[in-house]
Amino acid sequence: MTIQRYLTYYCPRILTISKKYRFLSIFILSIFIFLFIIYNIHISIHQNTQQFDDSISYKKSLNLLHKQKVLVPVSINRLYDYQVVCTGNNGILNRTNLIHQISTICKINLNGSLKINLNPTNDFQIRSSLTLKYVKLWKTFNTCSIFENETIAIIISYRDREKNLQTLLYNLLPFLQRQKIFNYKIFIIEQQTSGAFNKGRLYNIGFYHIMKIYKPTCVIFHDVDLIPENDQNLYSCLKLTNHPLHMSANVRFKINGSYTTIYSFLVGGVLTIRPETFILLNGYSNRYFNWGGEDDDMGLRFLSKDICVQRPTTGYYYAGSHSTQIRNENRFKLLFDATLRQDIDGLNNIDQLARVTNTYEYPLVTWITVKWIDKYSSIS
Ligand code: NGS
Repeated sequence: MTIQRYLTYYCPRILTISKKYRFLSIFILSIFIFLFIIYNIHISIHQNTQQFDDSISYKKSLNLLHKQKVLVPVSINRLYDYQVVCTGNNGILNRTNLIHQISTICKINLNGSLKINLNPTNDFQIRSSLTLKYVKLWKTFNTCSIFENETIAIIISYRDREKNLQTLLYNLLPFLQRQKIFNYKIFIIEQQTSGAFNKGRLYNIGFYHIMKIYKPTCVIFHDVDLIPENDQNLYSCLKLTNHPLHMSANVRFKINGSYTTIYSFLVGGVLTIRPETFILLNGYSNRYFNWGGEDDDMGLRFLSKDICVQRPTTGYYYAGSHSTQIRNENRFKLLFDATLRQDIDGLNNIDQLARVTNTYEYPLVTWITVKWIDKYSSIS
């Protein structure tokens, strides 16, 4: 028999043992072999179940998070199914009464129409002292007591868009003057690091820095290429609840074209928010390089913290043209677990990723240059 032949070969002394003991030792040996096999099977099953358990606990935590309103979009189409605008009348912010009040008290005429000027004069060079002339023109005026208790920071993320910035400021300054908003500062946050652009990081580091040097009570995150076209679109947090205001829901890409709402979930473009709300959201994600997704990530952050946005009825903008940007191929992947990262990716880790290199005070704006300080940041 085979076992006996093996035993004779590998363990010849066993044959010298009496038949009874020989059987016993074979029996004990078999038990060892059996236990050894069982042990190995157990280990491999355990490893598999561990993986399985992990995915279960992952799913469990997702469910749990779901209960806490953290949402994980299954696909980009599902993402756009979510409702980020407050429901019912709460979604549309009609500030007619406020505008009326302001118009009466401040003696201004905000009639809703505004002709924008797409050709700034040659001497309108933002980083030159020549703009002092424009300070006199647009920043000295009779202020209105209604805005007295507000400090507004308009934060513009920037790199390589001189013409867009020039056009925006050429229109924005007289626009603010018209609204009698005076207690504001415009901050240009410029990415100095070459390679992929990261708007979320610029907004976060800008906000972080500005909170220390200016302490605004109202913050407006502003795309450099969007020009407001309705003077009743108030650049203020006055009478706002904690809901952020998505200001730029209606955009046109040609000066005589018609306005479109790109999609309902969009919160990018121009966003007015109270600093405490921005802190609660942990700011923007720092992980979106190049074009697209960081604003949708913000939309998900709103949902997960149970904050809905409002849209003013007067949010009309012209979108200036510029060279096309490189798309972020990774954006959908990032959006998938946006809300799971929310509390570890944003304002609370920006100091490990970015650094303010310089701050320049110009007559019309404060110019802040920023560099990335982490080693993976030059991915493009
Ligand atoms: C979406 C982008 C947003 C972007 C929006 C509008 O598709 O980041 O288009 O773009 N989302 C994703 O790619 C996931 S616009 O037409 O203004 O250039 O803001």
